Amino acid sequence: MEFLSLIKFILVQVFGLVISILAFGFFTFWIIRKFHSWKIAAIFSVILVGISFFAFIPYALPERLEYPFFLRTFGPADGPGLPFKNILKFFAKSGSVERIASIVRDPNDIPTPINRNHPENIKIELETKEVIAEMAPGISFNYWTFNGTVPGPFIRVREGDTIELTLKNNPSSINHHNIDLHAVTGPGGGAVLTNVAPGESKTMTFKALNPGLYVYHCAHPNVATHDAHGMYGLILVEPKEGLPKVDREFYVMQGEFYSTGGLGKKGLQIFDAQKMLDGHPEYIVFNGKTKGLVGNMKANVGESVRIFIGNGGVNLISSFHVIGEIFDTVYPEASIGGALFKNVQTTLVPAGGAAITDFKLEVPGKYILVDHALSRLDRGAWGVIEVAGDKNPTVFDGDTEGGQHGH
Ligand SMILES: [Cu+2]
Repeated sequence: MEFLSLIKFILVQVFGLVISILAFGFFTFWIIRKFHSWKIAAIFSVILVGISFFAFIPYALPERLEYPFFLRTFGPADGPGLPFKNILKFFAKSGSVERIASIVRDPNDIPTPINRNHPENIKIELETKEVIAEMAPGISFNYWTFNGTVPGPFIRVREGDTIELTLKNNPSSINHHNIDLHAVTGPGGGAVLTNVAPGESKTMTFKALNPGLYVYHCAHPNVATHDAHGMYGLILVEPKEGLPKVDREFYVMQGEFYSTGGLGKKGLQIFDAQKMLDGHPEYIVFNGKTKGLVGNMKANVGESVRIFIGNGGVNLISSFHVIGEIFDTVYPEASIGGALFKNVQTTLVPAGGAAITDFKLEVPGKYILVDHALSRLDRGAWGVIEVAGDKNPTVFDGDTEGGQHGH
């Protein structure tokens, strides 16, 4: 439909304008011819027609050919549509775009806690990569990623560390990318230092001044468009004294995906910038896809667990909740060093923000992670922690035959 609208636009604006300018030229010729020779009439008409073309034709052409056509932007940079040439490039090479078996970042894939009492110089390498992977069986997306998964790798440093970060853009990429880490103090969070064309690599250095759990994301224009393709992750800046020890840590990130095809529509989905502007995602998921956190979060009765929960957005705020559990401690908005919240049912995770939730497991069974704006479950926003161990009837008892987990 958008392509038809482009044809219509060009016919009406350009062709229409050409006809009216020519008509204006003939009319001028006809008027002048009445009083002067045909030569003078022709010269004047041609000059007027030329000036009109020069002045008005640029207004008749689309400013920048992008898909979907004619989205307006009042933002500081490129609009949310994708450059049309990039779309053509993608479809021309879509057969050779790397297909990833699972886009999911393993929630257990977290570096171990930092065990030193002094700052260090740390080298980190990340690679931006555009791939195709499944959102759900038979439904695939063109994901843009850090290191081929959503979210990107969990980065763990210590307060006071100096980090030398190298960002490579895989040569197979179509788009430019960069990285803005909310843990960075400095303009753009690093984005201006790390703009990389396909095949390019750049290095920046920053000092982790403030402890906390921070989102990082691509901030190449249009930023929302890049984030809505999956370009985000978390960086933990541990406080000098470390975080209290827990038995298990999990890495979870919520994110939204906007496709032209509605919820459940099969096939390779096309990004829908209008839905993103309207804030109507088709899929809202943890760790990149529907059922991304099923079968990979396991713990035992008696253990304490910590969930590093982030929100890549781009539009929604997550009301993060674990059904059947109470967060004993929440680091609200992932603030470290401030006041902790105790005994919390649901915690807010802002778009481009995070939280840390600690809780102890007393009762075996399945615990479902949700965004408690519960209609989002049907768009994919849920996962499961499976807790093994002995029953604990003093805490939880009754007949569970035929029972359902959940609310
Ligand atoms: Cu990007």
